[in-house]
Amino acid sequence: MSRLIVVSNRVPDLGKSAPAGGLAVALKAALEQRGGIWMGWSGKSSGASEPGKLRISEHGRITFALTDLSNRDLSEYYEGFANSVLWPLCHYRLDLTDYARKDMAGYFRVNRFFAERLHPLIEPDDVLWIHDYHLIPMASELRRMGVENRIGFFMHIPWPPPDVFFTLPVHEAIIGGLTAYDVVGFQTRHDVENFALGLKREGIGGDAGEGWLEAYGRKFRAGAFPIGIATGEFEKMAQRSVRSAAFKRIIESFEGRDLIVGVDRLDYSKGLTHRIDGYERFLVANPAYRGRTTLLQVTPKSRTEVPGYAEMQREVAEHAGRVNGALGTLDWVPIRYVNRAVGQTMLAGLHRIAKVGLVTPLRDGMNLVAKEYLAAQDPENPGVLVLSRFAGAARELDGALLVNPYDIEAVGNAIAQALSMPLEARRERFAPMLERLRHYDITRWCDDFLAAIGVDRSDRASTAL
Ligand code: GDG
Repeated sequence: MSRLIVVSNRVPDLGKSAPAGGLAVALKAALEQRGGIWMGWSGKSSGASEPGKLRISEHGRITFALTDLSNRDLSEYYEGFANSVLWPLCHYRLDLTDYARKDMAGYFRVNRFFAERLHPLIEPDDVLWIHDYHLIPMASELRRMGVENRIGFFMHIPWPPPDVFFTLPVHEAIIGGLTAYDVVGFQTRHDVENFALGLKREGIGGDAGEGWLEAYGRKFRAGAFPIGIATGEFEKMAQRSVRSAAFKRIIESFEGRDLIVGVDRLDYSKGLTHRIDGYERFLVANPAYRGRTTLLQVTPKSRTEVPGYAEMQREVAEHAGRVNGALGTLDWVPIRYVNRAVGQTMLAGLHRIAKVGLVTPLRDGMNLVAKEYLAAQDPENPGVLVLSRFAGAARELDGALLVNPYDIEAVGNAIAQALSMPLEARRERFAPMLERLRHYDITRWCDDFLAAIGVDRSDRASTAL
């Protein structure tokens, strides 16, 4: 019976700190069912000029294979090419890409290193599932070593249109890297189309019909696999959360004001300054709401080692401070900006009582917060999701108020519309979205992707016995 091998840049610590539900838990469940290996970077520096040895540990049927990386690897592969070139490029931010040939070389070197370390662990029937933009060349490196196993790849972030992608000096090596997989999964059809068009414009392949692409004379599958959340668990967590004493204390501090909630890692893709401007526009255009609403923006720091993120942190804080200074009063602060992580249960409760979920990224592969906000709602009296049309989630969540996040006035108007929406309209919009989230949850996503690589559900179920 074939095993599953998952490779991701970071391997979550599935101990105490692991969040309930979510991708890590779903992948762990898939690995436990089949038995397998989870390989990736440990999150630590080796402190030497070379990466560390592979550290193997067994947890039930899962073998964890972790490695430290050298400071040079981290600078070139992680902070450099992955997070200062591919991340901005895939989020259509050509102005922020910082391309250097040495970082590109480092990116391929680390991918080769991962492939070399993984190679001896692979058995003939194993199925491999590689995750995200850090590891695009893994399959081509493994193929060069003679690996013929089935290998799937899932891209968590958007795939840009050809004219954006081709600004990357080494774009052919990257797009070519994806053609070595058997299945390439994206979040939306739009990303699949961008990718297929890129192959065609580059003159190396294109659409071969019925979910198949071909490139360099080889056929492979490509499709949209919109990632979900652990919907049922999140629903229950939100219900539990609002009953807790800790939660009640926090709620009292809002003094009965309508809550609008935003939850995002600190990242330029999330459109935080535009969002704050949109909220300001709402308050200016609707003075009756002044003193009666609070925007709670929870924004944990992220990627502090990547240049530009510290500056962004200052910029967002200044934006929030400016609005609070201009519109706040002695007894009302319009924006509560929390620049650190908040516990998952508390977040679920905050989503549940928020009348509006404000999710307005400038570009996002999917955006799980949009789904979490909905799962947390009370179906009898749900809040309203204001969602960027440029989040992958907008393709599924058509009951949300879809906005162009660059259009500050439109965001302000959508907040006003959401806060004044009658109960019946809110319920009508909400019910089909909740049904969809329950059906296409994270387990279903995992099953669908594995089925596309040729691992069917019954196969996994029987292994579990
Ligand atoms: C990438 C893609 C795609 C955030 N703040 C806190 C906290 N969070 C949790 C949220 C959510 C997760 O982090 C963020 O997920 P997103 O999907 O919003 O965004 P990325 O991190 O950019 O993820 C994205 C995703 O991959 C999956 O494929 O959807 O498009 O960019 O779960 O709840 N959790 C806690 N405290 C916080 O303060 N506990």
